[in-house]
Amino acid sequence: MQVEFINADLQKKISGHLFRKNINDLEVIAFSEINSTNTFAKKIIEERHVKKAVIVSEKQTEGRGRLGRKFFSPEKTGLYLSIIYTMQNGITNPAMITVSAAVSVSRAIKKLFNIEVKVKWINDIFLNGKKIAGILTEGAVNPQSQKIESCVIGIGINLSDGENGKNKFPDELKKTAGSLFGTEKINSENIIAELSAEIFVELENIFSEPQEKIVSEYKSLLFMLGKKIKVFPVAGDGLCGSGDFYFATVTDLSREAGLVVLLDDGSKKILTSGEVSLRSENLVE
Ligand code: BT5
Repeated sequence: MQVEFINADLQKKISGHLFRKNINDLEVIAFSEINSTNTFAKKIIEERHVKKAVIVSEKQTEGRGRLGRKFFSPEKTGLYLSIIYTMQNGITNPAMITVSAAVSVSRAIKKLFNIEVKVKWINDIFLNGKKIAGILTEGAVNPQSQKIESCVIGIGINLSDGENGKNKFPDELKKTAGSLFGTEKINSENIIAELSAEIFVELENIFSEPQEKIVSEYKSLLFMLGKKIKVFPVAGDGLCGSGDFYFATVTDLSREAGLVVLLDDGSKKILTSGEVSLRSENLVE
């Protein structure tokens, strides 16, 4: 049976932050525990056609990453947030939603805590060489317009390393995962409320900004330019079938937020998010 524990206090705090920023045209739902805020968001879009919402949980029992991967979501040390957003004119490039979310997260963290994070294309946020956050964007395409109108933007942020500085990451994540505040003692509920409201505000602002500006800000956060990467193609990639992986050097970001890479044979290729799985450990040098 699915367990959902509403956290009314957290809900009130998030609504308060949003209200002070003049935002009250959305649903705010907060849980102490849920399976996955993205799964819940998709459910309420289907059942009640919700168009705009902020859904937060202090813990997830089945937090999801991309391509069926898991997102480790222990209680009170992280922010697990899903934003339901409905675009007025739709959006044809889903990568732009993820890119906009990454820029919003970095702006919110900089504004509230004066911490500058970096981005690993396309959906990972890094601090001091470790992944501190991930983004999972899921969209619903309107078959008539062929555009994504409603989307669920899932954002998971590791806030601290756990009680008494004891790193609670499981063994397989210890080398690659980090957190925003490390071993610092934090009031996670207040941070969760303030940060989720700020991310929503930044995201709503960013959706009205020109794509060029967003892509250029995203590019300034990328730490991969000039680096060699190991690329694992997934379905749809032209090089699929030519081996399990290939090496390439990142040279640029395209106008559509694709990763421009130079292959060892001298040819250029633009990687798009649906085609390529790029894992943290695959940054070669
Ligand atoms: C992501 O996928 O990083 C997207 C994560 C999105 C999580 C949010 S939380 C709210 C909303 N509800 C959900 O159910 N999901 C969203 P991906 O790029 O596929 O990365 C997954 C990989 O990151 C895993 O295979 C691990 O290697 C690593 N990982 C898992 N949990 C982590 C964590 N807490 N911190 C850092 N790395 C993690």
